[in-house]
Amino acid sequence: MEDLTELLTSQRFIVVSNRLPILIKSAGGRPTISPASGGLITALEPLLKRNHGVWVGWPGNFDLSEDEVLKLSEKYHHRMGYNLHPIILTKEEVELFYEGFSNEILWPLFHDLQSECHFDPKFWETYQTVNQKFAIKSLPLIENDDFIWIHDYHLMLMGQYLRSEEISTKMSFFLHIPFAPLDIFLKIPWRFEILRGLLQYDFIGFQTKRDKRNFIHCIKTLLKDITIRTYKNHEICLIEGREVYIGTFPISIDFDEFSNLAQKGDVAEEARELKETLNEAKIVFSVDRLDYTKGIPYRLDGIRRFLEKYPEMHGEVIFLQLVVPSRTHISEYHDLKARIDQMVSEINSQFTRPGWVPIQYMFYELSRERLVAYYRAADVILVTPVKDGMNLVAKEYVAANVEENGVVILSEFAGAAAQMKEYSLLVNPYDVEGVADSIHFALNLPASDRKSFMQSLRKLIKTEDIYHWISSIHQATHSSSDEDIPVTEEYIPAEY
Ligand code: GDG
Repeated sequence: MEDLTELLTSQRFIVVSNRLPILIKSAGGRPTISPASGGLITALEPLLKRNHGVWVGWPGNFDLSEDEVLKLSEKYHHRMGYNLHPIILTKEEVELFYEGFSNEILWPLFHDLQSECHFDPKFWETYQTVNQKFAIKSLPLIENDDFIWIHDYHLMLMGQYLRSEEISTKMSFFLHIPFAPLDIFLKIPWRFEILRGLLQYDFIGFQTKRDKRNFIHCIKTLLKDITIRTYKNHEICLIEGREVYIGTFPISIDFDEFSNLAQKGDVAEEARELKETLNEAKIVFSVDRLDYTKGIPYRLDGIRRFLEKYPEMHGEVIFLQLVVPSRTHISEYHDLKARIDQMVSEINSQFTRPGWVPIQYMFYELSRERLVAYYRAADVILVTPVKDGMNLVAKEYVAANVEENGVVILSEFAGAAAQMKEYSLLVNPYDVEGVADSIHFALNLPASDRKSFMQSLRKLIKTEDIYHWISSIHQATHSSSDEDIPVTEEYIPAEY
């Protein structure tokens, strides 16, 4: 495996994502800029700083002029040591490209939820023009031996526009969300354009074998002018005389950061206080962005069934459900919020008794420290998306479980299941009975089993952390050998 320090001294990174890794506050008075947080940002910042790298993206703000944003970015450069390159988008562009095409077509469709899609041709038009804008505005930055790394479903066509400008720098793309199976992918009216656009990249990374398999199936079936060969763990697609490398690279977290944070005195103290406040009941914790892909209503059905089926557990366990507000402009997200509110209140009104409320539901964002305190206090993490590219919550919980006594209940359809399957309780999120029984099983698992599962999980996530992910991708894009890149087998449910 390539050493990260070698990476630091080699190439300049140009990272492109829909959003810049910053928060701009402009309400009342002088605008301020501060760094946003997240695993990818933490991992990439040192690389960007070391080689005067650039992060390209939309600053996420309409209140400021382009000039003001540029001034703020310059200040940020002095403070943070790497460049931001803001792409200014109009309100209409954000509505049609981001909320429309990205989040009302690609997001639901790639999570197999075609009924949530709105195939509006205006969305497609703007998706193309914004991808082109990203390409044209990035062009002057790019030098021959840069490492250009474009992220996620918002920018699947950017490579095509860069290539039409005849740049010779190799372009890498990583898809953070799942790739849809052929029958579902076919529903997109612009399916050929998307496949051909993606194949303009030199390197395409997916989270799991499942997603790579779906993509390969789509291109093999739909495009007649390509050939594909398998080389070790990846596929190479030959198109228009070029080779496109297609591989799988499960994203991860900064294990040490979460583990160290969980061991800090005040975090440990907050975890202890939380347990005390909840009368030392067992805690089953879930945390999700408000999103229909996270399977929250099905999970609540599973919790309801658990409470019906195992009355002896009443008073012994509390379900902490944290939902973080997200994409609130889209009507489906409002409806989902109303549904969750209603289900939580129905379940609580059915089972609450003096001194015990089964579901404690929070609809806001916690600080990173508090989130880690909750992870640390939780006896079980319940992660049940109906489909997820990876799911970092499951991995963060493992890193924060420094006492090695927690249990992971994980959806079969989360990308993380492929890596964590052997030491987690896997569930089908639609199987209400199965979810109820898994919660019961997890809460009654002997301490020795919990410890041995958790130790194995911690070893795995510590080894395959975010730095490992970055260097695997970097290595794969720079050599045709991936001998030492571990492959995670796909999770396929087995019949008992
Ligand atoms: C997409 C893909 C893929 C959550 N609540 C709080 C909070 N969080 C942080 C968690 C975690 C992140 O949000 C959620 O990450 P996920 O991976 O679970 O999900 P998505 O946001 O849907 O991410 C996903 C990921 O991209 C990476 O490729 O794994 O499949 O859908 O990091 O910690 N953070 C804080 N307070 C909260 O209340 N501070």
